[in-house]
Amino acid sequence: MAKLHIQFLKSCPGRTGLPTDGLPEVAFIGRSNVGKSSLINKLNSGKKVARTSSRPGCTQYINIYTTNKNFYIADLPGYGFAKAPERLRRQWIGWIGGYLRERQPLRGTVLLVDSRHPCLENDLSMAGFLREGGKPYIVALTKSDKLKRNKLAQAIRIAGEMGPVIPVSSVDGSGINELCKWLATATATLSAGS
Ligand SMILES: Nc1nc2c(ncn2[C@@H]2O[C@H](COP(=O)(O)OP(=O)(O)O)[C@@H](O)[C@H]2O)c(=O)[nH]1
Ligand SMILES: [Mg+2]
Repeated sequence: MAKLHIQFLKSCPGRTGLPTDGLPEVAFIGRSNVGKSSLINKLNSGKKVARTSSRPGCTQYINIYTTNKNFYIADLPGYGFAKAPERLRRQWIGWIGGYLRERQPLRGTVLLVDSRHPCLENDLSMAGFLREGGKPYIVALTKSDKLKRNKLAQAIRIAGEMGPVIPVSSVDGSGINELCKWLATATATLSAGS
């Protein structure tokens, strides 16, 4: 499976700026620092498109990327930043929760979870939220290169509680083809009623 050609389109400060042409969309979500930007870069066949930042929790925008497969990638702001004030956290939940529930073109979500911490509380709640939403989602278990084989197997088993799992690594490229296939399938599915 060929990689994607991904291009940055725009940063949206709210849901109003999101694309309106109805092309399918896939959301990427996870805790800050989980490896989301690195994964988007790894999925791309060209140069880096997503900025990898060392300042967790700073991106309060939905970054939209186009792909050559006629779907958008929506890079959602990371969650779980310990220092964020309660007000910001509630705002995040309202905004992103609303996006995940109501965004019409959304066909599926990639929930990124660090393979070294496979069942943290807010990842579990996010998985529960996605399950209730009823749209397809996949747990991408990131940084799989950091674990020995038996530890990774254990992490995959534990993360299985959250949903179907694909272990991925932006360093050695494992799981990238599988994730590309999942994205293709999710975005090819006709939406209800069409
Ligand atoms: N070993 C390893 N490190 C990774 C991997 N993915 C990301 N990282 C590192 O984890 C940190 C956070 O990555 P980033 O992509 O910026 O995370 P984001 O905040 O979720 O966008 C960076 O220092 C990356 O180099 C991976 O697959 N393997
Ligand atoms: Mg990032």
